[in-house]
Amino acid sequence: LPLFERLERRIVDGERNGLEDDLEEAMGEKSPIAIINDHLLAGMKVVGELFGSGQMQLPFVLTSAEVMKTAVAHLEPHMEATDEDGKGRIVLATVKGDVHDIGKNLVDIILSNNGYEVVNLGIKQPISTILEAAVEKRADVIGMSGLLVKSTVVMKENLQEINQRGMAEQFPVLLGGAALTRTYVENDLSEVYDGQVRYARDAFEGLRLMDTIIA
Ligand code: B1M
Repeated sequence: LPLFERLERRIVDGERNGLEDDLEEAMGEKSPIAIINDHLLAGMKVVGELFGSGQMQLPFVLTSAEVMKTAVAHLEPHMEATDEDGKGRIVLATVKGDVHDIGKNLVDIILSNNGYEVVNLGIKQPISTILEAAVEKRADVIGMSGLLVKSTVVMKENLQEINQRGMAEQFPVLLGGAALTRTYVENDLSEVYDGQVRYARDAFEGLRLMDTIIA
């Protein structure tokens, strides 16, 4: 297979052997971000489709996710970072009940490389922990990620909890993850929340939104 198809295939097949060599070769032709966006994420998309249609079993999805993470970790030190620093601080977490963290960690990388301080709390975080960290670290924004349909409900409950604690004006919220839609966030969730709540389709939209929220 040609190099870029091979990279996508590696994610689908969970094939790690020779991954680093292929990534090095790929960086001769494209930026690390383009490699992730154009090829590695395409592989994860196929994995999702195969899993969703019952053609791939969960352990193989996990292996694919691990290869994806290894690839991102290999590319990350080669990414361009701005000199800007201290643009603002975000507390970032995958919500309660949800283990998916590849997208959240990409958001962390993109924001960190572009002047934001990211406090990444990890996966399965209840809103109490997220809020504690946001207060303690004096976050400018709270970021929540979730990929399960039930996570969209958790996010709504979380927003209500922030309201109840009277902290909605203090904490604009950035949301992302495959199960969310723009209409759900911009119509339903902004109805619910007393502060600002924004939807990011991908990590780059997340960055643009951070720039507008903080400005
Ligand atoms: Co799971 N999983 N999974 N999974 N998994 C999905 C989400 C699913 C859609 C697959 C499918 O059925 N086709 C499905 C959800 C269905 C639903 O809810 N209706 C699903 C399921 C069912 C499950 C389990 C329940 C399976 C089971 O146990 N029977 C289980 C859940 C366990 C739990 O959470 N409690 C499970 C487990 C797993 C693995 C552990 C095997 C693995 C995760 C490994 C890991 O993350 N460390 C996994 C994977 C890999 C997937 C798919 C295949 C790929 C997800 C991914 O990493 N995509 C996924 C299929 C899919 O998403 N269509 C699937 C790449 C990633 C970069 O995209 O996270 O969307 P994403 O991030 C994007 C944007 O959304 C955005 O930026 C990123 C791109 O730049 N973004 C943000 C994300 N967060 C953001 C936050 C922001 C801003 C932007 O600001 C704060």
